[in-house]
Amino acid sequence: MPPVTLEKRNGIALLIIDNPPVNALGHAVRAGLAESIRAAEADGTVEAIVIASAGKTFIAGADIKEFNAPPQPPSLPELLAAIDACKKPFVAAIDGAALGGGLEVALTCDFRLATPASTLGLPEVKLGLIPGAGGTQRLPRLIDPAAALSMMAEGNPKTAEAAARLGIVDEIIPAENLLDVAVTFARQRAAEGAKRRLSERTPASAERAAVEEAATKILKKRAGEPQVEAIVRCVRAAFEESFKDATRLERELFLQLKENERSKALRYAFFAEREAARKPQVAEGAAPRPVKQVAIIGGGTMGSGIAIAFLDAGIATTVIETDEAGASRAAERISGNYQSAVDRGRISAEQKEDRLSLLKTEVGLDKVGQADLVVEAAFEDMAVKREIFSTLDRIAKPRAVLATNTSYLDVNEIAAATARPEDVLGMHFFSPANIMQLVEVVRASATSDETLLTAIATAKMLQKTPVVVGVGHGFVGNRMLARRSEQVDRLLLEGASPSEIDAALTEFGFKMGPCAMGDLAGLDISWRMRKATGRRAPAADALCEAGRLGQKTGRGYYLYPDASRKGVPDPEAETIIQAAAEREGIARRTISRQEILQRLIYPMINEGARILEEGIAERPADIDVIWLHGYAWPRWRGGPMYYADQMGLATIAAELERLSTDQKDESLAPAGLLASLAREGKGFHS
Ligand code: 3H9
Repeated sequence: MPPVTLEKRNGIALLIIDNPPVNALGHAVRAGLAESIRAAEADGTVEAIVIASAGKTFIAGADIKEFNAPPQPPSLPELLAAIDACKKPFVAAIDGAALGGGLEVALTCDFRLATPASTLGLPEVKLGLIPGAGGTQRLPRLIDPAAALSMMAEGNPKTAEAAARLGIVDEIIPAENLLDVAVTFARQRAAEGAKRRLSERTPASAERAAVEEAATKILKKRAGEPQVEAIVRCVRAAFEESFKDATRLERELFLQLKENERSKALRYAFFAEREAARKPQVAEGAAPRPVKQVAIIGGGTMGSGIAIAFLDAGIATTVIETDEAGASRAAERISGNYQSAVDRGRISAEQKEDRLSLLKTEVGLDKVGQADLVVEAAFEDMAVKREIFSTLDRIAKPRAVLATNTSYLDVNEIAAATARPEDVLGMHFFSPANIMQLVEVVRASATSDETLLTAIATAKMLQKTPVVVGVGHGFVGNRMLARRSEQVDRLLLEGASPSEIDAALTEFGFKMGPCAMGDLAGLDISWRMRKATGRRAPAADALCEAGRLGQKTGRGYYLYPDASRKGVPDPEAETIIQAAAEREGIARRTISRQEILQRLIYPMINEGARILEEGIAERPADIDVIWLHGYAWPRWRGGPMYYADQMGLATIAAELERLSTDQKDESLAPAGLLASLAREGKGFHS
């Protein structure tokens, strides 16, 4: 089947794009469209041309995979120039997503019809790009230019209804009638001689001031994002230059940005997310079980957050506590959370009530009742968890999925407390669970395919990003994070200040550094864990022993004067750390920002390599997605394993060798996989 077919109906040429899965504008589609347009133009019996698509997407935009190779003609701008030069009117019949180049095709047409479920947008900014086929010029010539600027800078698609309100869509048409209506519509417009080429318009100069006002805000908020600056430049050019000159500028900037490392990393992240979302290896015919009722064991911060995620997805949820007081605290926590969402205007009071009507808070494990899925979010203690699972084994309904939200513990051992380990697995949510996207789905050795698929489908139903991982202390994310935390403590002892450590990571692109984050979460959490597992972090331990537990005690790594949330450097913390360094016999020195950064990140990458070797994560992309969605790794840096490839594994291996010798720590030496890839001159992804 050719990717573009031309059919004639009643004097109208109907061009149908059929390029699964999402009708991306790859080379074959561009060539097919160009050929069909030439044929329709040359055919004297054709009065107008309708562009439509097969499948559930109109056009997802340019084929992003092609961006890494030299473009093959016709380029999208060349194709759209051919539409612009054609004398016959064009109608875009949009059913599904019209994104990026897809919307640019529609904007080049004279008229746009869309079905109610369609979405329209220019999301290029999220890939570190700008609309590169006239979008920056046609949109501000069609709608309020300030609104066009915001739409391109944010990159979020609009619903058909919102797009119609903005003036992007001319009419909304029920899906079942779209093609018939489009053909009739095209005939009428042709008969009227109606054409609306946006390239022939100029944006209303009265709107210029509003554009400047919007531009100032956007540039301030999005400083350092070259694609956002480029969008602003192009919209300004729409007022100052001819369509031809402004589109030339747009093309130049697009081609420059396409080669930018930030855009490459953002494009990698897009595909890594899709790769991680792919169905894991399971037996043929294995399918998820339906999940309609859920029970959460434990209504603390984590359990309540998980409950909110389920309630938001419209799923009946019972939160189970050990006593009445705990149950009412959980109910208050959840309804308080919804109330603050109402106060901030995020949801309506009705939505709050709807969600809360799905919630029950109960006392006693026997209340799991007929739950299809039980998520245990109790205290992080093996004995507690085993006890809960052995009770669940007796009382949960047959074939209910039994998930533990443990962050570190051995899921095999938890599963062994039941006589149905095939139904047990880990669903490791991240705090706050109603907001953080990641769920590590921990496949234990006896977990059945059905159980695994049910957990994955459930996480997707919650609009979360599930990544399948294997059993091992801290799974993937926390296991890597532990290596970073070790270095934080060591760096503090060696002379780096908390602000220097945090600055190394915020300059790298993280929103928050590890010391500020530790203070926010409470330093006692990891202190307790270290004590339980016989580990030490001399600097952090000393701070905790001095009662400095973070923001909640007004002091931690930093001082928080007058209950402020912004920490300031504190000489007292420095003295405590210095004394700890002396006790450890560690000489203090000035440490460069670059050394700090490498020591925070390279040991984590090394641990990632071990995780791959051990099969705890299947692909490097899985690790990257875990860091993007669970630990706020800067998206424009791709993820730790992607970043490693950009740095070069040989460089990282050499640095790890040095660290391992300096710190007399064998575990810092390059992992086998990292060392062998480095020797072969390869990366994790090659
Ligand atoms: C652009 O247009 C530049 C122009 O301005 C200028 C050019 C000169 N290309 O997301 P899904 C694949 S930049 C190639 O799971 P959904 C995707 O990898 C582009 N492949 O489905 C996956 O493959 P696989 C601006 C693409 O239903 C499969 O399709 N456009 C593209 O959840 C299914 O994807 C965008 O940024 C693509 N453009 O969501 C839109 N898009 O099965 C990007 C998807 O092998 N796309 N694939 O894993 C999307 O936002 C979503 O894919 C969409 C469908 C909403 C369309």
